[in-house]
Amino acid sequence: MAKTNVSELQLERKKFKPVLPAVLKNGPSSVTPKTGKPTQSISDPEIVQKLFPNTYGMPLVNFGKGKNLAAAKKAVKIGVVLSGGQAPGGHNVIAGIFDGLKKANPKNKLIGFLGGPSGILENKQKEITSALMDEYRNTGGFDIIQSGRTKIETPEQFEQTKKNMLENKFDALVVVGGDDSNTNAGLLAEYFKKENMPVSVIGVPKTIDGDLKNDHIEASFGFDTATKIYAELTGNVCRDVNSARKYWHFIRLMGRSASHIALEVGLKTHPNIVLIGEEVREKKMTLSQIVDDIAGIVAKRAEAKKNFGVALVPEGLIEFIPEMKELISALNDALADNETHLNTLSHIDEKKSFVYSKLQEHLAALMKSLPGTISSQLMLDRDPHGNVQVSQIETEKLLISMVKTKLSEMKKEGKYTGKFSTINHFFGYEGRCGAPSNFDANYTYALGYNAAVLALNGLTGYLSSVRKLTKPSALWECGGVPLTMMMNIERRKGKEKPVIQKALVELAGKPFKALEKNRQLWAETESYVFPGPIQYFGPSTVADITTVTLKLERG
Ligand code: FBP
Repeated sequence: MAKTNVSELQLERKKFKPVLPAVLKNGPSSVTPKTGKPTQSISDPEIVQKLFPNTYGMPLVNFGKGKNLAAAKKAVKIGVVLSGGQAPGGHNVIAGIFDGLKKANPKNKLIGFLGGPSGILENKQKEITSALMDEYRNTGGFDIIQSGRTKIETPEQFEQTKKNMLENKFDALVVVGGDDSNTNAGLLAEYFKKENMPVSVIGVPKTIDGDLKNDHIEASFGFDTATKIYAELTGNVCRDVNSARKYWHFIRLMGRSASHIALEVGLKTHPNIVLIGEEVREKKMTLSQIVDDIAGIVAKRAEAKKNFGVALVPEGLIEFIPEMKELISALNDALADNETHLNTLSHIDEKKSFVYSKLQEHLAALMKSLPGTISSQLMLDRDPHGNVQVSQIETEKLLISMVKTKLSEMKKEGKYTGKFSTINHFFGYEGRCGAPSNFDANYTYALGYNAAVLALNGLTGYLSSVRKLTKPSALWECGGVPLTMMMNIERRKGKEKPVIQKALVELAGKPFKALEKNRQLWAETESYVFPGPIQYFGPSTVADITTVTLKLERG
């Protein structure tokens, strides 16, 4: 990278040295794995066990200090792939793996697969050298080797992966990904074992969505930085609103399914409305009930001459509204079952008419009642894992238009006299490649280093686990969680599949309770908080703080 292409902040940031957990500090040959009892999958144990006969039931692994010369004995070659959406800190995961490997044995090699899992299939590789690595330390993005969403799923793709791994003499593969990519890592680990291949597969928990977590994975990386960026932007909008006092801003926030991002940003900024998908599901709320609630708050504020406010809408909301979930799930099946025919139709209206004929009457009626742009967005291609692409569905605009209609009805009935001028936003891609916060820079480096130690010990089918995250990083605990332990059976692309269970917002959990306690006050007043930009330097109380969610859940 030529110096002219580097900002002053990047230059300073290069000097940041992540602090490793004490247990990893002296390198892989001073770390010993300790194993516990056999584990079970989170649900559907018989089915998961049948599908993973070679990797099911493995114990949890905890790392302790102790001589482990085996971890450094022979030189190894490890591949790394970045899979799925970008998340701040990916480069530091690679730096952690790289430094862990080189510390164990300078002859160890780290190879990056280019462009996500397709790089494994197409054998597109790049060696991570010391000089290359140094250019990317503590930077955002995944551009060192790029990412992609290809799913390795057909027997031919598994065969191709085996061939490329064996021909290129890989000893291990590290998959940096979310729940779907790590499900794929679990399937690969099982397949490699079944084929008697001497290749381990280790996962690293990545996703800004924050929904890859459980008792042993306290947070996925990138959530901290991304939510700090969204909270800065949201806080700025709150201040603008409070200054101009003339608009309602509807902000849709990323998070394909779970509402952790909206909840975290809400807790950081105190906007007037924070919708939580999981609550909508629990209360079985219809779209019109959600609209009535929002209109009620708008009207109440209007009575106090406050024709302004800020509402947060999680992008996954749409799938939590029971009627919409039913529609999306029926659509998923209809699109998967009729893919070939649909591909012969060129116009979206033709496709829609065909799909209406495949849906039950009430679902077709619901779809027809939605604005045309929204029903078209619901028809967009699913991702390779079968998920509807919620980042392309403009739920905030749907809500604005429905709230407008509701308010004009209320006006006719004399129940509303205000003015509803709106502005819509979507904060998503803006946060995924930000320079990692101090927390994420340390966490990702530890996750990568820890993944290298798991691989060097010949372990396979494990997710890198770094815990006690509310303590300083030197005190973090390290080890591995069996991927099969996090699995359950879900319907994907019209079929029952084993997948890592997503962690949704728990309505009994402390973060949601904190919102519940305060939201009436936030709805009626201007209790806005302005978190400002991420601080990389300065007092630890500002630069090293992590998320409100983590603090409430683990603090
Ligand atoms: P991952 O789960 O792969 O980390 O991706 C999450 C996410 O950022 C979602 O928040 C968003 O809905 C989606 O990716 C967008 O996907 P794409 O980058 O393919 O548009």
